[in-house]
Amino acid sequence: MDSLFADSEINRPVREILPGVIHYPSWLSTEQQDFLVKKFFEWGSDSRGIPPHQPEIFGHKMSVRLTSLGWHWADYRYTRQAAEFGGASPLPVPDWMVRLGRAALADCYSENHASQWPRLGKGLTRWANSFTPDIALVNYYAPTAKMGMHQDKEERSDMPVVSLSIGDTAVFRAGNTLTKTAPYTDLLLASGDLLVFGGPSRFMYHGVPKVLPGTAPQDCRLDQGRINITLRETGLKDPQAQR
Ligand SMILES: O=C(O)CCC(=O)C(=O)O
Repeated sequence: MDSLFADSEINRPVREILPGVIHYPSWLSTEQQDFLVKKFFEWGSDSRGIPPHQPEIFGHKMSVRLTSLGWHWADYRYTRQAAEFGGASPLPVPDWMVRLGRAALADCYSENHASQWPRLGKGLTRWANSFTPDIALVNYYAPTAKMGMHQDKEERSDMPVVSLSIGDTAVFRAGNTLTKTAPYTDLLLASGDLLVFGGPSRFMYHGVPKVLPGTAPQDCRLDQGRINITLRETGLKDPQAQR
């Protein structure tokens, strides 16, 4: 680096990618990333929770390894217990994570910031104070892992999705709400980046076609691959499976 500021930081302003989709680069501090990596390993090795696993969809194993807090995700639905893991329940969503989710929305959707986003749907700013995520999906991408285009529509709430990335940079594909195909916008999610999608884009198709191995910052505690944590409100009260 031949200047005080890396080009990558200068060229990565906070942007509204699509209506209601805000990309906030380097939102997490290095300390916060370290903390989340530590928690990631704790969650993954805690015998009381859901072990990291590769869910099957339509008979195919996903390449991503998933664990979750709050609810278990399988077969496109949420349950409080995981039948395939002997009825184990996910660990609870900690309070600090709810605060983190609210801080993320406050930084992306509050009145102060929302005025910068001409395409942000009306009324989204109220969400910053009331967001109470009851599920965190914790994905680990090995260097070759990817995630196909899909909609997050198992939730019964129109609250935004808050997404945090740590480790290697990934190509994130933001699509449209109607089809899995183009038009879509590709953006790079680097370690520490926040992405929020809500309002008109809450149900957009999206995916991760690629992780860029070896791109994590040198001081990142994750040796390789990428962690992605999405915080959501399920809107589900019933402890039984929902569809
Ligand atoms: O890894 C990402 O950035 C996206 C994750 C995702 O789409 C999901 O968990 O539904």
